[in-house]
Amino acid sequence: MAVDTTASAASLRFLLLGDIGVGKSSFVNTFASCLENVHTNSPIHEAIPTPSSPSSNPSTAIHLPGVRLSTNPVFHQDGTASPFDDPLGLLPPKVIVPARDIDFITLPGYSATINPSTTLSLTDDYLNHHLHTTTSIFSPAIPSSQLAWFLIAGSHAHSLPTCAFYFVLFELKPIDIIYMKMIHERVNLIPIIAKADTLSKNELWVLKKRMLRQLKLNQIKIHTFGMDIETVEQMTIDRHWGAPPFVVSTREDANGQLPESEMKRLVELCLYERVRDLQEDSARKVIAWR
Ligand SMILES: Nc1nc2c(ncn2[C@@H]2O[C@H](COP(=O)(O)OP(=O)(O)OP(=O)(O)O)[C@@H](O)[C@H]2O)c(=O)[nH]1
Ligand SMILES: [Mg+2]
Repeated sequence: MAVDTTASAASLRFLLLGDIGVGKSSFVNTFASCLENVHTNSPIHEAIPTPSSPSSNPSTAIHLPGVRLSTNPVFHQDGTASPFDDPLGLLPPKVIVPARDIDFITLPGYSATINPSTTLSLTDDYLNHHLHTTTSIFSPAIPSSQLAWFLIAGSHAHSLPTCAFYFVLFELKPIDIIYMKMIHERVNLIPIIAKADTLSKNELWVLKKRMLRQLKLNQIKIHTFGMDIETVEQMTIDRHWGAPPFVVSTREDANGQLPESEMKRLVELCLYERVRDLQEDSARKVIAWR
């Protein structure tokens, strides 16, 4: 089904990057199952023009598959409000999370073609397309502070990706380093350790620690939801869940739980607690890029 993927009333756009078969589609399903307020879950596709073609010619556009989760607003459920404030119960309930469209757009896995650089250049074009489209609305002379304000306060009016979930299976490969290095200054990069149920708890902590070291060594900046990188490193040393790279499993155990998975925490951070951090980090990237 073709759904308009231009920015809607309140929207978040998550990119799914990495290799083929790492669990991207399963991730979206599990992400959706962590939410109680989804009212539709529909396939979508996003078309962006190939860099050499005008956007008016759809035959030369690149089509990317995706999923849109449309959610209902979440209301304040705290029953502590004084009955004297609203004795007849006439005040509308307070919305704490607005209704949203949450789009997941999948870029092809880099092993999908004989030459992985085809995938990398597609992602490169995708990011540049959104940065160009967003910045072209403004005069080049607009002060950075005003641009940042628009990008954050008016985040529904543009279609910049909120962040990119980058899936890694077992180990960061040289191609992952190249891929991440290519994108980290243009999109909020959130590394995901996929299929966590296939590793022991100890192996997961070793991998988390090693991955952070490799990212640092290669000067790859990840989005940390407002934490400084030293805090993230310390959390990993202390074996405290809740910081990137996020360990994710989409396989439930016999009790219907996600074993050794930071999925629920990731959903809380991305949708409720730290949306503003994602938007601010995005705005910083646009300003640095233009
Ligand atoms: N053990 C385990 N298997 C998983 C997990 N997530 C996905 N899989 C399996 O991995 C395979 C690929 O999963 P998908 O979700 O289709 O992966 P994908 O990245 O969307 O694959 P492509 O779209 O083909 O690139 C399927 O057989 C899934 O059942 C997981 O958390 N643990
Ligand atoms: Mg898939």
